[in-house]
Amino acid sequence: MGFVTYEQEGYVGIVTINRPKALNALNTEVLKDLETVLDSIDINETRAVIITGAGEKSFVAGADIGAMSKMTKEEGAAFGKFGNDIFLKLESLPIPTIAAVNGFALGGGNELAMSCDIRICSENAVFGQPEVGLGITPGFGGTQRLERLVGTGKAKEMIYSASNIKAAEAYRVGLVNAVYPLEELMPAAKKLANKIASNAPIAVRNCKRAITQGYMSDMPHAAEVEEKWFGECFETEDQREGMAAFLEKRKVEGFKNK
Ligand code: DAK
Repeated sequence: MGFVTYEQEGYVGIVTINRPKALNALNTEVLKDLETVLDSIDINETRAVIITGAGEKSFVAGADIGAMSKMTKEEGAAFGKFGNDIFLKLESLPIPTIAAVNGFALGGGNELAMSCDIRICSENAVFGQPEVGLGITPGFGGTQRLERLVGTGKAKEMIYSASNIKAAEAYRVGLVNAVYPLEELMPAAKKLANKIASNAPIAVRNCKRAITQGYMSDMPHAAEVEEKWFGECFETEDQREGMAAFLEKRKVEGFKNK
């Protein structure tokens, strides 16, 4: 893939948006490559995925402004749908995703990070939704996911004022879980991904399904969703082994994903 690379390190997949000359801005080609990579991930052999950007300056500096500048209304709507569909695919990928935000995460870049399950960032990271300064609205989920992560007031402030926030504030408002020096970001992302990968994969995936489907529903339905995915864990080899190991006071040697 030209604009998106994929590496597999054991059970961990690493997706890198690779268009550093344009600070990894998302045009149609980048989005197509991202979709192809997401579709090709072997979810039986991969237990966590890290998404990052090439270079030391930018995660993703947004959707490609040059490409968008002359779009018609129809083309703009189609571009928004194309991006939204891919970000929804990412959000509902059965395995956990970690955005390792290594610099600018603006517009579509912040929206890409927010489509991941967990965000960690480097000290030089900058987050924002600058769209209203360009005469458009956030179009890849920013008006929806930012509010869910940082609350209505902060999301509206950031979106209406097009004000960026730095890593420390992103941590303070809950947009990221942790901040690291740049050189420690990928090691920290891999450590977290491997910790996730060491747990029972079917249970981890069912947690993701329960959380993702639950927050899209009201509480009574969300409780039913939780019951369903809880029940689905039983009779798996990993559930039997995980509980047997506890009762026999020994460690699980490695979950089998069965
Ligand atoms: N698009 C295209 N090129 C970009 C880019 C972007 N978003 N961001 C940076 N680049 C390019 C620059 O044009 C420059 O290219 P050359 O001039 O070297 O050819 C190169 O990357 C390096 O950038 P700078 O020279 O500007 O680097 P600086 O360090 O000085 O500044 C910066 C870094 C991130 C502060 C600055 O580049 C910047 O402000 N970039 C734009 C950030 C931005 O506004 N991003 C949000 C884009 S809007 C929708 C669908 C999607 C969206 C909305 C609606 N629907 C259809 C409803 C999403 C919108 C967005 O994401």
